[in-house]
Amino acid sequence: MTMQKTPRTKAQITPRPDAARPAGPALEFGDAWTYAPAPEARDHVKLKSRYDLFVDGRWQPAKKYFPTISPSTEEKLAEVAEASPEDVDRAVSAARRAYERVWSKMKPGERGKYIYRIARRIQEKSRELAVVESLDGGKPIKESRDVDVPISAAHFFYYAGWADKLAYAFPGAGARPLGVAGQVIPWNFPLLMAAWKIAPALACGNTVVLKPAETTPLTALLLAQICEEIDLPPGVVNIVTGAGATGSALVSHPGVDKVAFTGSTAVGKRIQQALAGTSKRLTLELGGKAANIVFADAALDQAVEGIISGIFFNQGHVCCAGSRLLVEESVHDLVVKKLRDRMMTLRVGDPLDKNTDVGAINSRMQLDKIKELVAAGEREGAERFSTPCALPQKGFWFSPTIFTGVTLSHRIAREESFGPVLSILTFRTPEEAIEKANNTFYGLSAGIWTDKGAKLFWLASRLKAGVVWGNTYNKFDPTSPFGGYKESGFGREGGRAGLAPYLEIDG
Ligand code: TAP
Repeated sequence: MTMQKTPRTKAQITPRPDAARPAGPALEFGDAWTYAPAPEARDHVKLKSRYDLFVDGRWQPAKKYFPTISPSTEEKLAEVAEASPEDVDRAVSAARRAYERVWSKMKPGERGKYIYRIARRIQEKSRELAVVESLDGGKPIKESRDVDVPISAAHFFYYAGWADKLAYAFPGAGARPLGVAGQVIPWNFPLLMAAWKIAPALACGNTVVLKPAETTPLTALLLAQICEEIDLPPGVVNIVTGAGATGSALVSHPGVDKVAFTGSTAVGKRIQQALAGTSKRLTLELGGKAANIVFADAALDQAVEGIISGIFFNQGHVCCAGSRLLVEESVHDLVVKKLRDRMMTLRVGDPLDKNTDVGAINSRMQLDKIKELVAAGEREGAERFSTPCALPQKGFWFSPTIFTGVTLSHRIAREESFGPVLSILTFRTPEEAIEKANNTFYGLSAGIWTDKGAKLFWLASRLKAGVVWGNTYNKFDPTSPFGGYKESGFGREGGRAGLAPYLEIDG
């Protein structure tokens, strides 16, 4: 089969002639495949112009509405209700009624059937969900289609299976639901985070009030439609949209028994302070500054793919992104060269294009944060390389960027950029790698690349990170627990461990 080269669109990579090149033979413009635009169709997606609150199984109006836009075009997608404290109160009361009258009384096997139905409906609507996720959040369609949506369905399938087996999850101990769960989620994996939160809560017999992020409410609202379509009893799942004030009203509501929060460490700390002295249960999934450690004996091409997918796919909007590369000094130059070559082939642009690798930054505010941190990296003396691609005129964009010559004192080595920005540091011994990897307030995830299994396990047991990937990166599965140490939070989501935060366990 022959492939014809076609003219590039604005959204595709167009290196500038003055682009800084790595030393030695490097990829030149045109060396990489050029792809014709391949946009995913949008015509099967019927967004409403206005979304109310989903409370007590019905769509209820709010006093105020706010627009949700596409970060890749700044086009308004819909208006979304802003829940006031009174709306939150109504949602919590509905969840309480549903808990006491229906959900906690239902046979666990019946609860499981509802959760299976949600999972199957997500699969049936997967195209619509993927397109809306990419439209509202800016992530490439291949990410939302191949990662977010299928793993969301998998979470519901997995926890549906636990609903009538809780006695086996904690043998010899009684396990009872807690009541009403108040759940607040961020904008980077809107549907997946909703699935991570709702599926175990329902399986354990709790009811839910969930607040999605202000910039990405749409897939949570489609999930509310799914709850309606599968005839989930009213009040079992309630979705209240809004900004930080809505989240704050939810977590501090006295009728909430359990708070599950995923978001920034700063807001997590505030919530922990607000809940101190109450009997509410709390789990926090917060920020990260993961070390991706590459040894000289690793399969370097494979490692480079892992580094790229760990930081540039989904624009680095991943809490466990491998944003600090620790590379053994002897292969530093080679790894950096391979990395720069690979970066030259990344396609930045239209999130709905099936060939896009790097989509839009989620919001102007996030883009400003990334720019500020990158400017600090340059001021502090690190050497920057950004892929010389032409970025679309509208929307929020940032080129994949790496910094070399970084030390632990640099802000780019310590602070979460939550964008496509990689800081590269070196090490000489495994002990130095451990020391540098653990030298952070965070402890969410890490990666190790080596040919030696014993070294991998030796290192993994010494890294203070909730998840450690070996010769791979950013792999998720509903059966695996996920969560952090230190300022990355506490509590686990996923797997059997993900049931415990939603249960009162005797003994
Ligand atoms: P945040 O600003 O903390 O927002 C997270 C959620 O909390 C949003 O729904 C937000 O609403 C809401 N919120 C804001 N202020 C609140 C308050 N005072 N009380 C209650 N809720 C409040 O984080 P973000 O910028 O959306 O997300 C990025 C952060 O999340 C990063 O630090 C990332 O590492 C972390 N994250 C962690 C994980 C895990 S599993 N550890 C996963 C994904 C993301 P608004 O959106 O309307 O402000």
